[in-house]
Amino acid sequence: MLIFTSDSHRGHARSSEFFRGSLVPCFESALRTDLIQSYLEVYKFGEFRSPDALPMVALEQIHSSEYLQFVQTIHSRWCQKLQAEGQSVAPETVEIIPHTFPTRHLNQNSVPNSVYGQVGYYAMDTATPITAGSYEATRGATLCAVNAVQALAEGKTATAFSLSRPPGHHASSDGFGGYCFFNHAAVAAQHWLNLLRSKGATTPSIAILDVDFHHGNGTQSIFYDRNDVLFVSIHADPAEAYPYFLGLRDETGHGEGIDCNVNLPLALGSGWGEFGPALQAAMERIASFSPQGLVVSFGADTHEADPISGFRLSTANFNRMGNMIRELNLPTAIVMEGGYAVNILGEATYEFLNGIDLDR
Ligand code: Q9C
Ligand code: ZN
Repeated sequence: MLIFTSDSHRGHARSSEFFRGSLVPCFESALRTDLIQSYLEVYKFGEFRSPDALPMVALEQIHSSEYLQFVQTIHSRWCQKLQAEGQSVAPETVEIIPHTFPTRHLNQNSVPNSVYGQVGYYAMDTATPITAGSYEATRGATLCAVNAVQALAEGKTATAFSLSRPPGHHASSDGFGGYCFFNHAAVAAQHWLNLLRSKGATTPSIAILDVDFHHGNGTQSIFYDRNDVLFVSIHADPAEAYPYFLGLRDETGHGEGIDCNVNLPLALGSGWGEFGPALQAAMERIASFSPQGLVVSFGADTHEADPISGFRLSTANFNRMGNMIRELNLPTAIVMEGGYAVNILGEATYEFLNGIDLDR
């Protein structure tokens, strides 16, 4: 297995987020990928690579140009605004948290000029602070996912892992939240379709399997009306868990994308007894779609030890999960999403990767 990592993630260094109404230390930290990398290195798992600077046309196909511009420039524009208001500002210490949102009965149809307004316009929550290095970090994570797909398409490996942060599956075409800015899994799937088309395929297709505890609302919304990407997600019932406002079973796609969106929500407290059959159903749906490749949005936050989630998977269950996906026998790009239990993160990820590895 080839594993792509980029050091740019270190610039995305936030101190605190709002969690259930209180300001708490960020769960999504650089420690997460450090712990996974050292665990994999100790067990000599996989071959680590730095990503090549591949063209990222797919990034511009997935996200709107105004949103890409926003993510790239917001931190410096926010700091300039504070300075203009007379505050002395050290940009490295400034963390942007939105505070006013265009909810029902407010104007959602135009982007405000104010930087404060813009942050609320593009945000979905108050858990996703932006720091000076957030843009470079999220871009580096997308580049790792694109490199994973490129290596698969070139036949260099059958399984590739993008060990990156921040995660991506809550990011929509023009929205950030849930610790996510760019949707790496979506860009990876789009890059794969582009490569297949450039080699002459007329109707290529890719499946995305999302096994993070939280529903991948961004990925769902990006592909909701398309039939070249099948999105299948197992997650906590949004009636009880973040992101609350998407991820129900009856969301099955729209227009050409009808029946290409499959949500398998599970109750809080679910363990392998519930997760295993849902994964089996997901495998059958993906197999019948017959895609040329598989992108897995992998979150380790389904583990029983996770501090912000509510499933009860054991470390051994992660190996079974990987093994079941491996049975599809599809070239597979694994993209890191959530997982916040730092004491088991390395081991659970290792067990999953060892289970899914087609190169072993
Ligand atoms: N009361 C990912 O795992 N905050 N994102 C939840 C619950 C946001 C998780 C607050 C959780 C986002 C990629
Ligand atoms: Zn998650």
